[in-house]
Amino acid sequence: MKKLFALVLAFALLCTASSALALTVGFTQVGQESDWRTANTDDVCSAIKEAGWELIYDDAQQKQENQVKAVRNFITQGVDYIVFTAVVTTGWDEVLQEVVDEGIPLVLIDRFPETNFPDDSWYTTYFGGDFPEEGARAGRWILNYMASVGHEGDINIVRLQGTTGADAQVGRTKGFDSVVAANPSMKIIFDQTGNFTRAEGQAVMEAALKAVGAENIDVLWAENDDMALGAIEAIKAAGLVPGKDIIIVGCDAVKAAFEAIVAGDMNCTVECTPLMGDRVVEVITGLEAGQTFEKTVHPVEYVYDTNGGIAYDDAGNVTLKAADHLAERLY
Ligand code: GYE
Repeated sequence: MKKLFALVLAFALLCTASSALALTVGFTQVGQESDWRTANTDDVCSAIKEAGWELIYDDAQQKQENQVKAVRNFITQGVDYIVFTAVVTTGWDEVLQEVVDEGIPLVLIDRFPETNFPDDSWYTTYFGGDFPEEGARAGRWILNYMASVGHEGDINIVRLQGTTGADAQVGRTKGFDSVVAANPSMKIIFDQTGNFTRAEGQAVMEAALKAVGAENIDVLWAENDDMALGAIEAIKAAGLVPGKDIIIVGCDAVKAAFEAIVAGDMNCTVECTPLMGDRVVEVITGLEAGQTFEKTVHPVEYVYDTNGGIAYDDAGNVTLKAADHLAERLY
């Protein structure tokens, strides 16, 4: 009898434990534009699955209306959590209000949506890069590097921006502009979006070389590595040596950028980590246990270049050497 009771108890406990874990998580991803995005998708999706939860994944293919549809589908399907990154910052109030009305907790990652809610109770927590700081780091690296090689006079910069209106584009542009504003020798002589893709990075760089003349460009600052890598192709095709004739600075710190730095084609990449899966699982697990989280958490990130040792912030931090970190970079 005792044995039977113990067995029933064990079974009941098992059921409660597994039902507490039987969660359904909807994840609306913005698209597949870059190496960063692929790594982010893989990392978040596999973490959710490894936690034993059901994942409903949607790729919005860069379209806000697709993301809105995906969120509404998640609501209809009665998901327990929604993991959300906003393709562009504005235009989310209506659909996010619907999520709030359903009482579905929103876990925000990567690109933050701007909303008009009266307070911040509409989302649980946000985890993503400090985009203005990333842009500012690129600006400071350029200043310090150009000084270290004895460059005199103006620093003429071509900028390739990310997808217009995306948090990562808005923030990186703002942060970089703040460094330019404080340093009149920095001149942005060509400034256009390349939509965070290699193909557009290449095409827009071709246009820039024609428009301003290759000999007038000192630095390319691309708001992600994919655009920098595309631009490198355009620079080579124009008969120039990327990394020497034009200094190349990207953002994300993906493996392909480390390889380009090691090959001498690229000079610097500002890190923005796509690895957010562990944080998503930590947050959902914690919320299930009644925990609350800080509203905003930024991952710790570095700046990588050819030799290391170039200053990139006001706290006296210096760059790391890309070659030392190539082997450990998985994406
Ligand atoms: O830098 C870029 C991607 O939102 C931080 O989006 C992300 C950016 C990333 O396409 O490569």
